[in-house]
This record gives sequence, C-alpha cells and structure tokens, in this order.
Amino acid sequence: MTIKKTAIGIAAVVIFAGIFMFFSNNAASAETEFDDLKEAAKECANPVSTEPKCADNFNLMRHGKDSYSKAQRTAQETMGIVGEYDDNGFNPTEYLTTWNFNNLAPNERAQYYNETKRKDGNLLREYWFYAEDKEIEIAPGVFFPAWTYNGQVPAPTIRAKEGDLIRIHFENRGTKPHTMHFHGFHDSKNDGSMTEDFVYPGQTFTYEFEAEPYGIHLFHCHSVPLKQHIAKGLYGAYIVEPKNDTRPKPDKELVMVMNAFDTDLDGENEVYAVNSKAFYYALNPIKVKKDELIRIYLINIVENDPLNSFHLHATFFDEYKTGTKQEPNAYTDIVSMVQGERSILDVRFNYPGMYMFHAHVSEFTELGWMGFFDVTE
Ligand SMILES: [Cu+2]
Repeated sequence: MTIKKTAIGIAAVVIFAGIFMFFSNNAASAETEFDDLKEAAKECANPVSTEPKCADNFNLMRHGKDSYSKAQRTAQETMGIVGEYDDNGFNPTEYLTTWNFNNLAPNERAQYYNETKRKDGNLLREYWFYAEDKEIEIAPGVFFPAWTYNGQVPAPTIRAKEGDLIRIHFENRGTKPHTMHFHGFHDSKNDGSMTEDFVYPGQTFTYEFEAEPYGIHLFHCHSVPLKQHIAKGLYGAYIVEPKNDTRPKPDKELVMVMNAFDTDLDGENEVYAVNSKAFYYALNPIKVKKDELIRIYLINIVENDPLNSFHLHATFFDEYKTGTKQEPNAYTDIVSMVQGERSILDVRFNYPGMYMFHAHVSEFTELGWMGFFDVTE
C-alpha cells in the first residue's frame, strides 16, 4: 500500500497546527472538537501570539496532555490517516530502551541472545539474527514492504562492552542475498560487503569480532544495490560501552534511529521518522523526569536525502560525536548528520512540560519526523 506525499503532508500540517490550537475540555464530540480546533488554528497559528485564547492553548499543551493527545488524534483521523498504530507490532517506545533482546522473557530471549564469561573476564555475546521480508507499519494504517532483521525496523540493538567477543549467527530467510556489515574493527572475512560475502536465501553465516572501538555504531546490509538494501530497512544500532567509563552515569538511555521510507519508489522519501513510525512519539510522548540525565544514542540512516538533523526544544545537550571520546565535543540543541553518522547526546530537562524534538529540515518534520518528551517532576 502506498500513500500520497501530499496527504500525509496535509495531515502533518494539521497535527502541527493542532499544537497551537484551542483544546476544549468538554467537547461534545470529536467532530465538534475538530471544528473548534480549525477555528482556533486561524487565530493561534503564530506560536508567539499574545491572544489570551492562544496563551491558554500553550498552557494546555504543556499541562493538559490528555486533551492534547485527544485533539491530535482527532486531527489525524479527520485528515484521513486511517486508525491508530497497531500495538501488536513493533513498539517504538519499547525499542528505545531495548538491547540484547532484554525485552523478551528469559526462555524466549535465550533463542536470540546468550552471554558467556570468557577466561580474560570479558563476555562472549552470541546473537541469532535472521533476514526476513515483512510488511511494517510506518504511519497509522500505512504499510511498507520492508526487508528486516528479525522482523523489525530498525533491527534489534546490539550492545557490548569494549573487548567483548561478538558472535552473530545470521540466517537469510528473505528472498534476496543479504549481509550484516558492522561499523567497528574486524577482519575482511567479517566485513559483509563483497559479493563473496553475500548470504543467499536459505544460507547462513557466522560473524565474529571484538567489540571495539567504544562508541555508538551501526550495522546494515551491504548487498547490492546497496541503496535499496538499506532503504528497505536492513539496519540497526550497535553500542559499545567504554571499559573505563568516566562519563556521568545516565538515568535513562534511549536508542533513536532517524529513518525514512520511499513508499512509491520515486527516489524520494514520503515518510520520515525516528524509529520507523511517523509521529509515533507525538502520539506517544517519551516519558522522562525533570533533571535526570538522559543519554540518547542517535543514528542517521536516511537514504535519498544528503542531510538530516535532530533538534530539541527547551534545553541543550552534550554531544559526543560517534561516542568515541569521553569528553563532549559540543554543547548545542541541534546536530546535523549525513547518512551513517551518529552521536551520543546527554541531555537534562530543567522544567516539567511537553517538549518537541524534530528534524530542523521542516519538510521531514511535516512528513513524520517529530515527537515529544513528556517531562514530569
Ligand atoms: Cu540486503
């Protein structure tokens, strides 16, 4: 199923407008509420408006999140993006804090991940990965024929400590030759990038290498055409913690992969997101606490566009580019990335409230790359 860029664009504008709209606490029906929103949008489109009604809206946006969420859903449904996300599928909220299959029950987890202590004190971390063709939901009711690792996009996150031995048992259950190519140190037979490295449908390969250097890395398929194999969804996050960690200890860690989908195969993306689902974190804000240290592992894997960015409202963050040094290289509220770039961002919110994060490329924002942090005391 494909969608028209304009349709989701219009819906996005309405969702954006919804942020500045009037939210009635006692609207009789969804339809009435939406009419109110449309009227209010005309007056409150200017985010710095001093109109009393608009000031109330901002207050509601910050403090009345239930009505905010309802209004947003109403706007979305009325504009024709059908239904809600199917919660039985890939859950982007769960993905944020999942690595080494730690979201699974122990017996199920053991099918995909196993760790063993080695003589040198480091761990052997073994993973069972497979490639699989699968339709994934990228906007409510909108499905994309993806190529996946383990049935999800992004792939399950791999996380190790510097010096651990990583062994990945890879099986291709898909219909095209695929590989797993890791950023990081390894020898040529584990690079997964040459034609002789292709793992054909029905075949298996075992990758093995030490986890180094520390940082935030990624892995992706390196089969050909490369652009297609990445854009179809074969990529994931690979985190290596430093052995001697001198950075502040985070209270919460979140994995964010900025990605996009070319739904009509015209060489341009129609849907942009963090962790695959357009506007997911706008509909389901990320819950954090005021003053706690939040560490974001950020990756850009977007094909078809030369540059992507991550911008956060109301606070600044320490940026550790590629995560390979323990001193931040920047203190900022925006980071720009070409495809394959990544950074660790350490952030604290000073005030409770609802704060937006989004691409500062406005087109991407309006096509899905926007979400919220819900900061509470
Ligand atoms: Cu591939």
